[in-house]
Amino acid sequence: MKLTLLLTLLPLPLLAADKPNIVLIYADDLGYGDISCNGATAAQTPNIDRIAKEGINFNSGYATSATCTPSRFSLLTGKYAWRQQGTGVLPGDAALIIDPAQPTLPGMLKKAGYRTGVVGKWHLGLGGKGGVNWNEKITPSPNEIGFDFSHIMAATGDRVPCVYLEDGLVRNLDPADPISVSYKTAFEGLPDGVKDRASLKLDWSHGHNMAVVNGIGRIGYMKGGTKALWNDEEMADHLAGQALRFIRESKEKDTPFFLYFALHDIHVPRVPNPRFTGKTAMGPRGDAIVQADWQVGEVLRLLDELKLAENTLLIFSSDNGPVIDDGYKDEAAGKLGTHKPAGPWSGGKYSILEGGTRVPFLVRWPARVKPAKSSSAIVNQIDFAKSLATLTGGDPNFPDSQDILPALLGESETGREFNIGHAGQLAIRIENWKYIPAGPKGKQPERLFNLAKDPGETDNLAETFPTKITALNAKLAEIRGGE
Ligand code: NG6
Ligand code: CA
Repeated sequence: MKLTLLLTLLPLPLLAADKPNIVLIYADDLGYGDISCNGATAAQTPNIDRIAKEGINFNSGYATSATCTPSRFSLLTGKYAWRQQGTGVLPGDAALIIDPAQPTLPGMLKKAGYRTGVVGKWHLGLGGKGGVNWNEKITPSPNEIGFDFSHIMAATGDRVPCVYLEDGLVRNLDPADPISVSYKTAFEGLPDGVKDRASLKLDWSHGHNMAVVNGIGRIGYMKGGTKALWNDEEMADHLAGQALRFIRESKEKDTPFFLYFALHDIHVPRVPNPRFTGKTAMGPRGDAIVQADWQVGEVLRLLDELKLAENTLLIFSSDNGPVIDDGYKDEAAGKLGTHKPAGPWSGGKYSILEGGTRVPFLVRWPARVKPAKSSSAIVNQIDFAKSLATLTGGDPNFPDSQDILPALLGESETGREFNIGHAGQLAIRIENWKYIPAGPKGKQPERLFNLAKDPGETDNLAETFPTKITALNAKLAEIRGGE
């Protein structure tokens, strides 16, 4: 009798049967203003909007950094990427930058009883420091840092090798046609983006002129693996298919699951499937937004079909802010019209201004989260680790990560007290004050903005409020120093 009473008093999520599934859909380079629930009209994103309608839309939701690798590192480790050397944008042949011995979000969830899977863009390196042999099982891979299943591209769509890997093995690799990769030297006799520029299907505007794969210039050179090469136009279908496969298989195994579905869209090269061509008037960048939304719709549809939606905590976000021309001539600038990819914020990918890291951030969990809410709580992707540990009874040993579960579930308007921005340099926000120290290399004076009055960060108040700067700087120094 007493035991029953005790059990009913325990918070429900700690009972294994009640553990929600967790699906994190992570878009690439998608800006705050690129989705119609955040004001876009030139691209319609009904599936992403549905998450907002059935859940919470955060207007102060942040990626930790303004580029891919450090944001993903922080997301998966709960540790600021800038605490570790070598966590900038990685080449496709980099070694894994997450130490298999360090705590990770998937590893924590796995120990808490979840089946864990990653599908899509990885970009955190593979293998050890000695270099990767693409023709054997690569280790360490996502499978050594907490994922039971991985089906990934090594780096990005614009970097070689242009192949998918499942659980550390290149898929469809013909042993008679082994893969070699180099980020330094071209392979003799193969086309490259400079000498064969005229024949490219998609021309480059900067970089992206090394190997030519599927008529598109890439960063880095590769040879071999012809049967294993991905098809850019079918990438969204392929990745969605693998995400759905993981959900189905988890349902069959009757285990709670964590899926990290890292879309390639809307990163360059933007070559959406022809069925999305012309869905917007913005060219491939706009059409890739619609394709990203379609992939979200596939996940939502399957969760409904398998009757998993009610007890699945679904998070949708992006790894950094938007970029228009990121190295290919894909008409993104010319066809942008009045569309504002970063919404009300200034800057975008690579920028320390809000547009660099303030991204789409939506949470839905029908069993627990009230629908159609918007929240101004400050929330950061680095906090998923500790917050989800609290939710699932996992080990919360993630010092930089904060437990903001009540804010994430819409039960509180209080998220984190401060937010750290990262784009080469650091910035700090507390309430509506944002401070960007001078730099980099003295090129910019120190800047102080009041985001409530000046979301576009145009009015530098540094000289008017020196005491604010002292306080913000002290907090920033404390966080930098602490671990
Ligand atoms: C840059 C690439 C850009 C993109 C970015 C990484 C050039 C000229 N630019 O170096 O196209 O790949 O790295 O993007 O090559 S991220 O979203 O993965 O961080
Ligand atoms: Ca990115």
